[in-house]
Amino acid sequence: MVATQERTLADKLRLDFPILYQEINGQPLVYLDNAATSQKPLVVLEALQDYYRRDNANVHRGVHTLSSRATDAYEGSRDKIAAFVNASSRQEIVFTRNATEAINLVAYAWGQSTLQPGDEIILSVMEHHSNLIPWQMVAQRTGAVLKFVELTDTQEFDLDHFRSLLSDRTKLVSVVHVSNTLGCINPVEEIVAIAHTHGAKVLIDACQSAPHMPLDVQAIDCDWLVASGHKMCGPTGIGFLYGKLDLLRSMPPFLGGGEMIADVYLDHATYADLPHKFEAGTPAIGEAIALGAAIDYLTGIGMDKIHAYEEELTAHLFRRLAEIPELKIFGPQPKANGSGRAALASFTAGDVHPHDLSTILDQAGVAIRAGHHCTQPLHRVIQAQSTARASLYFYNTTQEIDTFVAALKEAIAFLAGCLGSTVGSADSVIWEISLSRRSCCSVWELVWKGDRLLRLT
Ligand code: C6P
Repeated sequence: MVATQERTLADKLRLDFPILYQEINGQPLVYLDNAATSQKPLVVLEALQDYYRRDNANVHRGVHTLSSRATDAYEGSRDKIAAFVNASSRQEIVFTRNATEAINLVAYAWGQSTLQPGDEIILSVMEHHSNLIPWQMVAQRTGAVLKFVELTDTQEFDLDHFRSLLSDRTKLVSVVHVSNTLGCINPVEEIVAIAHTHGAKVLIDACQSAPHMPLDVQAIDCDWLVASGHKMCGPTGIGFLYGKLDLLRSMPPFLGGGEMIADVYLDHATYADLPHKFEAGTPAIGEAIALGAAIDYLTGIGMDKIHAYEEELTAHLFRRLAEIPELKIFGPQPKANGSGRAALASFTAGDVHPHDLSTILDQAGVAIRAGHHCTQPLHRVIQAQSTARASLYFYNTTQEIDTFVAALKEAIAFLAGCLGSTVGSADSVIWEISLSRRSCCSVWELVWKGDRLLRLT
């Protein structure tokens, strides 16, 4: 038999992720919550530990050996990120705590100093709260106006509607590359080209694309791009902002303090050159270094290989989910080969509450996310209070998808049986849920009415 790409990629790489080799509730862990955060390979765990065991010192401050080792590794990590996104200069990469902080940096440093009353900011209805709230706050402070691109019939970014929103008042377009809920892959190169013809700047939220596909900021031609390290095999507490050099130079600092200064007097100061102007205070040194190790790891595998393998997983996931008629899956359908959307599926199953699904799947060792995934306005648009979401990464296998789908079928049958049908006494149902499924969080939302068990919402 010819080995498939899945065998050679996921099977080989899974050994790098010790966390995956454990049992949850007596079942092997199937981790399908990668859009929330990815697992970390040994090389990343070791890089973090090595830094604290061997090199721990503050950066840019000391001339002693430990400090220069820490500084070299920290700045080396910046070089790796610059190469990873194909920035034209290492000065274009600013370390932040996460993507959320990177967007806030742009909103405060650029937005607040640039936007005037009546200026327009275009976002889309599918934005994560992190790419919405900072702009709401800036709009409230400056008098700028927010406009929103709607969805097409296939629940993708509506380019025609986008075109219709642009005017000479548009100063900023800030959109997500890959939706964490719909899984659609937005045409960012086209979006940027169109926005630039109107003189607008463009920020790309690459949280859900940077871990999964090759990124080239020069090809996209975006003005800023943000990502979080913890979704791409790196630790929490570290992310980055890419910005075009001249633009970053023109922006005032975000936070003030040590590290970001050139000369300080009692009544004023001059600021450090890029990127340090935007890195006030002692940074997350170990985390930045470990993110560098994650980038080495991903680059070593090849982002094109990761993307291709995830397309295979997507095709398998959607084929298997199609066996469950109760499911409503949001976002576009993948093509037959799995291309055209990200390796995640957000769905509802009739009246079954996503939290119940997630709780019961956890009993089968399967980790998925349930809720609004920080896209509440989008959930209103798609008319779902919350969704369940399975999100994959390159260390997942088709066998894990099969385990998930089997557990999902069982969970739906079980919960649909509880809800709105004659199932004996309320006590026995609740007793059965709590006995067989440990603590079902939403048991308390269930209420017995006559011979039917209903949900209290
Ligand atoms: N989405 C999810 O489960 P931070 O918290 O800064 O690392 O990432 C914020 C963020 C921004 N944009 C997109 C598209 C995202 O998906 C996220 C994080 C997680 O979907 C947590 S809500």
